Amino acid sequence: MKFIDSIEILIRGGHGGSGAVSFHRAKYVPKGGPDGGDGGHGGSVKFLATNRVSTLGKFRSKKSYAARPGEAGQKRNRSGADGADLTLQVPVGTVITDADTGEVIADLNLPDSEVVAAQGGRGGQGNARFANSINQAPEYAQPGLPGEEKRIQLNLKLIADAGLVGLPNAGKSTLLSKVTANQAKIGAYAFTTLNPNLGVLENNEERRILMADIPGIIEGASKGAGLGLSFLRHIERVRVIIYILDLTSVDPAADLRMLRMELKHYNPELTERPGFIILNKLDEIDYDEKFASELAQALKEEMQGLAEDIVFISAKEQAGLQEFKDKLFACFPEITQAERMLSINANEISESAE
Ligand SMILES: Nc1nc2c(ncn2[C@@H]2O[C@H](COP(=O)(O)OP(=O)(O)O)[C@@H](O)[C@H]2O)c(=O)[nH]1
Ligand SMILES: [Mg+2]
Repeated sequence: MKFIDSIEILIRGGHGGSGAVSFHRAKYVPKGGPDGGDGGHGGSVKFLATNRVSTLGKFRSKKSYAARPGEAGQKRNRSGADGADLTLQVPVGTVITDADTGEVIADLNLPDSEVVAAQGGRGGQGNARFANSINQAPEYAQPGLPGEEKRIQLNLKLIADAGLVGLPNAGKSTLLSKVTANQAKIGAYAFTTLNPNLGVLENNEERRILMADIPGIIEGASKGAGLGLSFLRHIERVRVIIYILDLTSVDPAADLRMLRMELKHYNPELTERPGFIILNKLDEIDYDEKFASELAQALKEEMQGLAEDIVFISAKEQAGLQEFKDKLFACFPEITQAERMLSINANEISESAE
């Protein structure tokens, strides 16, 4: 299964019910007035952001969605029932765009935020509405109107371009602090001040990568140990997973296996995502080529060919960090989340200045 972060679907509001043509009939009332009720309105298609779903995967198998039509009006001035709305659940962070016009309908950043994306059609008026002094017995009623129909592009914003996954004490926080923009500069990135576990890496070609420190992955995290599940949810929304391993550990390859097992139990697709391996605390060991190449080999086997790169570093002594950055940037030939967010911020700033 592929990680889906962009998908197109068709949505349609329900058709409005038609108005009724009917005349009052009762004993002793030979010629009653018109009493055709109105048709019900068609249901609307809505999107609801929720943490209960984390990908757009379900929209891959079903591409077209319609809300219920309104019922027709009835005699004795009874209105038809409105059609039920159709609410489609999407992950928090989904941007909903009209695929034909490019207009952003909603940016659902908060849990439980909701938007009507396709209105249902109006119900038609029954003939009772058309009676007047000239025509006291209108023989016509309105048909219901069709619901709005739209091609919708759903985009799930990633929370970060790359996520750091490692056992407690592997050096995630240290690395994040050493490779991301310094505190003064971080102030310019509004999103990083909202979340202390995010940092922006910059290179001298003005590229930027948003990196997340994802703490709390321990054995059993996928079964809810610690705060495991709440952290695992974040990993679903990064493009590249950086595994950070501690070279002073008894068996770094076993640590990697355990980390990947937790990811796999949570969501098998995570272990198929591009990976990147960092071996940290180089300063603590006696490095030799044979040990390094054997370890690299063992780690590549754990990754089943999905590791783009393996880099030895010392976060503390700032060794190997340039190589790490260069190789990480090479994983992102396309525009990154950091770059996208920054251009959005720039637009917002220029709009509010007007
Ligand atoms: N010797 C050495 N210690 C490190 C290195 N990186 C981190 N540490 C230490 O390892 C401990 C855990 O680091 P931290 O960044 O908090 O790990 P985290 O739990 O993965 O966020 C701290 O005492 C760090 O100073 C390194 O490259 N070399
Ligand atoms: Mg930490």
